Amino acid sequence: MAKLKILEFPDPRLRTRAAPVETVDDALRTLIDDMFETMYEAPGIGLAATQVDVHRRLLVADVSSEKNEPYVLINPEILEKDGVAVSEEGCLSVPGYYEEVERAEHIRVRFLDRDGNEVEMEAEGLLAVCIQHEMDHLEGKLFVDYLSEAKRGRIRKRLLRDRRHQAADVA
Ligand code: GNR
Ligand code: NI
Repeated sequence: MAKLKILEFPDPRLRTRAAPVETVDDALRTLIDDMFETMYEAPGIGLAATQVDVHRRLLVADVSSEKNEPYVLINPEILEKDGVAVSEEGCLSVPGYYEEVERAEHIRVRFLDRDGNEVEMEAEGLLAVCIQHEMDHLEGKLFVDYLSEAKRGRIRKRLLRDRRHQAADVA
């Protein structure tokens, strides 16, 4: 197992649209295991392959408090969306910022699981929010894109400044 490096906003690689996964094989399952390790250690409730600079349509999630309900979604497609829910979102690629985002309350999604079997699943609550957030990553989209340009600009500026200071080892 290996912990992977997570790209951070405004890295342009986060804007890549991911291509479909062609084959679900052992190499992909190794990547999936590494993504879970990276997500659990962060810690986070979801991780899209885009965030670890792999531009394939793959995401992992676990919104349980016990961290024992892992989901793997390969080539996910939303079949149905219902209702509207606003919740506070954060992102491992936008560390330290939390803002309200509007999402569908209830979704029906189709995907391949880690064995390559087609699955259909319904989700609501935090899992539905998380899946929509991760599927946005696969389109090169971030939660800050739902905020005003002014707010996004401030977040971008602060993240760049913090990183410059970290690099220079300035407090
Ligand atoms: O860890 C995460 N928490 C979270 C909280 C509310 C809505 C979405 C998320 S996903 C995020 C991890 C992440 O950045 N996934 O892409
Ligand atoms: Ni994210």
